Formats: sequence, structure tokens, C-alpha cells
Amino acid sequence: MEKVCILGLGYIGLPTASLLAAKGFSVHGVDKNPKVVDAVNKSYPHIHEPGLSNLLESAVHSGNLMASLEPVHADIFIITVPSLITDEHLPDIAHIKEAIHAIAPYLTPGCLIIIETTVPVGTTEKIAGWLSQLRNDLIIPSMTSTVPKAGKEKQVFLAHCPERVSPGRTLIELVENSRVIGGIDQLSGQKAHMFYKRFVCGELFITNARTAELTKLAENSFRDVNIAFANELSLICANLGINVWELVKLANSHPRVSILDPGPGVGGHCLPKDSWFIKHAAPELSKIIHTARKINDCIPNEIIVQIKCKAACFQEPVIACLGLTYKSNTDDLRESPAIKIVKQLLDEKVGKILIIEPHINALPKTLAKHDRIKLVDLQEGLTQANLVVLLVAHDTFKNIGKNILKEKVVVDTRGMWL
Ligand code: SAJ
Repeated sequence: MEKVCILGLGYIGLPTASLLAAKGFSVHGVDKNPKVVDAVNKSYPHIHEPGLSNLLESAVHSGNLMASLEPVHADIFIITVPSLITDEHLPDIAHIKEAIHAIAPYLTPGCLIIIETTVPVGTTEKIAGWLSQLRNDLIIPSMTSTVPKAGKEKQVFLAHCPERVSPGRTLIELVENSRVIGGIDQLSGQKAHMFYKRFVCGELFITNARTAELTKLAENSFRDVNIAFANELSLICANLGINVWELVKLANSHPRVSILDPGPGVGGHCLPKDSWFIKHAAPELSKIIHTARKINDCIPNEIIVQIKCKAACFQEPVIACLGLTYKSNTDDLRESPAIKIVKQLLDEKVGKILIIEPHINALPKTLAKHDRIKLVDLQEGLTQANLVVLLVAHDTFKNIGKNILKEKVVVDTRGMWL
């Protein structure tokens, strides 16, 4: 049975660990948070993902999955710790460096190291450099030179295989999506291909590490740019008195047009960050990508202006904010534009705020410290509010009766009720 050691048991690492254990690999999960380690060993998923609870339970009970604070010797190491950006929008790969330092003592000749985290271009080569320094008894391949025959038995393999899953569909997409495999050298690409072939039914494309790094960044920037286009259209439409949702629907009836949905901004752990990685790598050349990012970043402020304008109609505005997560039908609050909007309304003391978010049990700390905010259920929120703001298109909000909304002033940032 092949041994896999996965570092970072979060939104990607935990579902991947559970899936691999279910496929018969012996999986050792590593996380630096003892609460996460404890939860995994008790087969309690600390994140919400459809199907994960059952899969984790059977993985742990089968004995194929266990977690600890430290890595172990393994045939395959998978890095799924987060990459970040600083407040100045510079790439921060400190967690990856830490993970590489953590696994270094456990590497043995022939093992395969896979980086699934989205990273700036050149990171895999940087990792090869760190590994060469940490383990000069091993041969770490590079993109520019081939491993000499004499060194083959001391060689380890290294590849960047960026995850591509959409939270909420992780377990399906881990198996069904095609993947791009970027070997630091040809043999590393082939080794990684053999591994993914065992549980992925989507197509597997082998390339080099740099191309794989930029491919992943390009995918997310493509989406960011296209959402920015939709968001810019919504600003233009508002200015010209045109309903943007009708406009998008009509334009999309053209066979070669597919405009995405405008919204209250772009959130999640990936899209707001990845365009900055490209901008940082090629500052003078990433003009559209950078402009799009700036447009998406300013959208929450535009929504706040709209809400304040409507709230000004009331002496005592009571604002029901529907949805707080970064996108629909998830409990994921990371980089949520809805949170930014609500926080600003609280800071500016715009009315009393009622939050309706069926996917959470308590408000995040940044909001809970204010006294003019309350987490309520849908019925209470709709009864008490005079202004209703739809921030996230959760399915549960679809069926709110038109007769109820007719009695309220409404800001629908997702075009759900129009
Ligand atoms: N959004 C809009 N309008 C749209 C689509 C999305 O405003 O038409 C907003 C969402 O509300 C959300 C944000 O964009 O705030 C991001 O949502 P998303 O569904 O576009 O993307 P993520 O962040 O959940 O997942 C993305 C995916 N990348 C692509 O679709 C190219 C996923 O496949 C990646 O694996 C993931 O980033 C990642 O981990 O990088």
C-alpha cells in the first residue's frame, strides 16, 4: 500500500486525504493546528463540504487515514497549505516554505513531492532550490539540467499540480476535473501522472512546472476579468437606467457571448489573490488583469452607496442582509464581499442590521462585536426589516414571496428576484 503524506488539512487537503484513503492509499494528514488534527482523528470534518462527513468517517474507521502535527516517511508528499498575499498585494509563500522544511527530513530517494497550492510563477524551482540545500544527500531535479545517470538512485521527484475544484463540489471535481501536471523535469511529470491516474477520471495534461503555475493563475484571472466585465456593465447600466440582468440575459442569447453574473464583489480564498500573483510577475504587462482586479475590489463600495441611498428613505432603517458567505450555498466566509459591506454599514452606523445566513450558527468576530447587528432567521428578518439587501444567492432565498418583497425597499445585488 502506497503511503501519502498530506500537509495542510483545509478545504483541499482534507477532502483529498479522505478521498485517497477511500481509494486504498495509506494517508497521513498533517496540520499545525492541533484542533484540526484532533477533529480529523475523531472523524469530525472541521469544514463543510457535501459528502465529506461520510467519506472522512469511513476513511478514519478503515485505518487508512490518520492525522498528526508532524510528517512521516512517505512515498508521496502533497502540499496543500495556503499561499497568501500581503497587505501590499505581494505574494507570501511562507506556509509553503515551512511545509517544505517540515517534510525535508522525511524524504527518501524515489519519493514524489507534489505542490497543489496555487503559487507564483517560479515557486516550484524555488522549492527545488530549498530542497537541494536542506538535503544535499539527495538529487533534486531542476528545470534546466538533467539528472546524471549516477545520481538516479538518489533522486526525488517534484511537480506542481494545482487543484482546480470549486468549493461545494470538491469531492466530485477532485475526481472528474481534468488536471494540469507540471513536472520540474520530465520524469517528475510522468511520476505525478501515474499517481493522479489512479483516482482522477478527467484528462491529465503533462507540462513543465512554470507553465502549470501560470496556467492555474490564468484560469482564475480569466474568471476575475470576466466577472469584472459583468460588474463594470452593472455600473454602466445603473448610470444609464438599464436593468443589467435583462441586458446580460439578452446579450447571452448571442451564440458567442457568455457574460458572467454581476454581484457585490469577488470573494473566496483564490480569485481576489491570484491576479496579484500575475501582476507581481509581470507588472507592466498585466494591464487588463490589474484593472479588472481593481474594479472587482471597488464593487462592495458601490453597493454600500446604493444601500445608504435607499436607507436614507427611512428614519430608522432596519436592514435585512440576506447572505454573508463568499458565494451561494456554502458556509465559507473567506474574503466575503458581503462581510465587507456589512462591516462598513456598521462602522458608518447605517441603521440596524439583521443578518440572515442559514449556513452559519454565529456571526464572525469582526461583526459580532457591534451592538446593532443580530443573526436572525429568514422570517424574523423579513418581518422586522424595511430594507432588504440580497448579498448571496442561496437557494433558500429563491422562494421568498414577491408579495413580501413588494412591501419592502429592496437591493438585489445578485439579480435573483428581478
Ligand atoms: N462571482 C460573481 N459572478 C460570477 C461568478 C462568481 O460575482 O458570475 C463571484 C462569487 O460570488 C464569489 C467569487 O466570484 O464571490 C468567486 O467564486 P467562483 O465560483 O468564481 O470561484 P471560487 O473562488 O469558488 O473557485 C475558483 C475556481 N476557479 C475557476 O472557476 C477558474 C475553482 O475552479 C478553483 O479551484 C478555485 O478558484 C481555486 O481554489 O483556485
